[in-house]
Amino acid sequence: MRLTFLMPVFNERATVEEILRIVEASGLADRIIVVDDASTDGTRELLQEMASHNPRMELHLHDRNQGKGAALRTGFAKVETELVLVQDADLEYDPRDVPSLLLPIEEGKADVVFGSRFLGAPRRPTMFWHMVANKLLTLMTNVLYNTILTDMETGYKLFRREVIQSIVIRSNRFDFEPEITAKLLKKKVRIFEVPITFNPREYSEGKKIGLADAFAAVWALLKFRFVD
Ligand SMILES: Nc1nc2c(ncn2[C@@H]2O[C@H](COP(=O)(O)OP(=O)(O)O)[C@@H](O)[C@H]2O)c(=O)[nH]1
Ligand SMILES: [Mg+2]
Repeated sequence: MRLTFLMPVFNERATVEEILRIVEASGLADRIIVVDDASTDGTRELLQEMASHNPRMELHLHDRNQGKGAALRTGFAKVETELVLVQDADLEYDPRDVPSLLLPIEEGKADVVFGSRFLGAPRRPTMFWHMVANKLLTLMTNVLYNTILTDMETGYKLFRREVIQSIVIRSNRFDFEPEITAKLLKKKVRIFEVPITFNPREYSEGKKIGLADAFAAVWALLKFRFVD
């Protein structure tokens, strides 16, 4: 099955070249769609240079910063392969895990696969409160939507193209994760979770998600359960 890697990027000069090199070297990407969300640190120029001599890479440029969800919306609309995987531009998620993400779809058991950072794979132990927030948001998801996910907020999400293109996504920022999870669960789409390794970066290394995003996620989980 053909696979597109979709990479939302905002000010990631320190890592974007390396992660794109790793994705290329994996040999798993039939296409790489990169959406630059008005980076101002030289990332954009770097991406333009890389795209100019890589026919597999397609670059879309937002002219003002809109957030990860907005960048993903731009990207999902362009996907033509059967499968699409969100690949962040930092080095937190490792393309070596992609074959195990693909397996449940190849075996016909799932239409969406989440890579879970909490299912026992190797990881760098850091940022206690971040872990607590992730676990609380996942617990809230499980209570509201009657499921047993271990990692709702994971960035490593793999979709069959028809599934993601049939869902309207309104979130512009990091509330993409609760919105898509809520809508998949409400539609009873078949989700599988597989363990993935995780190498988290800290704020000093460019992490952008923060406490306000955790509250936005709580609101999104309630809104999509009871209102939307
Ligand atoms: N398009 C876009 N991507 C963003 C924005 N903020 C963060 N990202 C990207 O989203 C991914 C995850 O960001 P990060 O701060 O590491 O958050 P976390 O991994 O979810 O904790 C990275 O690839 C970022 O470059 C934004 O405003 N717009
Ligand atoms: Mg990250």
